[in-house]
Amino acid sequence: MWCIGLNASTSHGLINMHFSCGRFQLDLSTPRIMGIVNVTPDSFSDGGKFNTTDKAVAHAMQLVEQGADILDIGGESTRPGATPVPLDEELKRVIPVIKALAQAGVPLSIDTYKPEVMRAAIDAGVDVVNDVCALQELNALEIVAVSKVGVCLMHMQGRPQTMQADPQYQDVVAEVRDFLDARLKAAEQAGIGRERIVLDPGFGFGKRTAHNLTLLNHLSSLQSLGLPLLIGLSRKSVLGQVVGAAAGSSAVDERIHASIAASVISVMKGANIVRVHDVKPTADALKIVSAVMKN
Ligand code: 8Y7
Repeated sequence: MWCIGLNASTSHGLINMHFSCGRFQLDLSTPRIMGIVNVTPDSFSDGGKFNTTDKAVAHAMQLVEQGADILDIGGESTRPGATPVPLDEELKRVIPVIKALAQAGVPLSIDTYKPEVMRAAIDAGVDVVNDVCALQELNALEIVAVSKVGVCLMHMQGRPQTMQADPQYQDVVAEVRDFLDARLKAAEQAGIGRERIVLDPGFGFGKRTAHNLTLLNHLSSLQSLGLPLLIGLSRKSVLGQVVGAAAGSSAVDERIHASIAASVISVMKGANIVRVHDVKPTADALKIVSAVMKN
């Protein structure tokens, strides 16, 4: 059944909840936007570090102007089959950007699964660790625990290199929920308070189109974990699959409209934070959602 919960008491069961992250207490009584800041060298430039840092910082500032509430800074792509970036190269990409954005006025998030990058980013002043591996790498739990940063624990089946080869589930919603519950317990046991944790079903990470659509339709059942939900569907291939190549909208930069629909559905199904590339149109769309759901 296709149903969007319009009832504020069920879809916004987390009213008055805050996300405690580093220097900030993010109020989640309205949906928040995490803007994506990819720090990857421009293949047309001379590869100079200054140019790469500068472009990422300028883009990030633009996202804040457009309404981003958090900036998610990443130096290594976790897209299926992407080439891994060596540790020192990842550090060279992200640390200068974090330092340059210290006064941006919004929480800064580091998108990494590497404990060494987490530690350096925390030292550089980041407020959130966004880990697609849910702090499963050795020492990751401890590094976050001894800091004040918030953390996003995400579900993934397999590893980025091979996760889309043959994803299998008996019950995708139950399995994702159980995994997140287990990682939440591990994080709490390591000394990370619940107020510092958000959960994410990890759209596209070891999931077929049908798995992603089922998860989105049943997002509300992840609310039973009692923590804020972060959703990343922006420009993902599941959207291209649905919209279809025949319609000419399968290319990544042609998935904006589908991405807006995905953010709107996510928030109406209970998401508190959406991680997106296209901040301005998402901000407008979510203002409509908030205005409707307040009534
Ligand atoms: C997600 C993510 C990516 C997501 C969270 C892409 C780093 C792939 N996707 N982090 N990262 N959730 N928390 O297409 O869905 O943006 S990378």
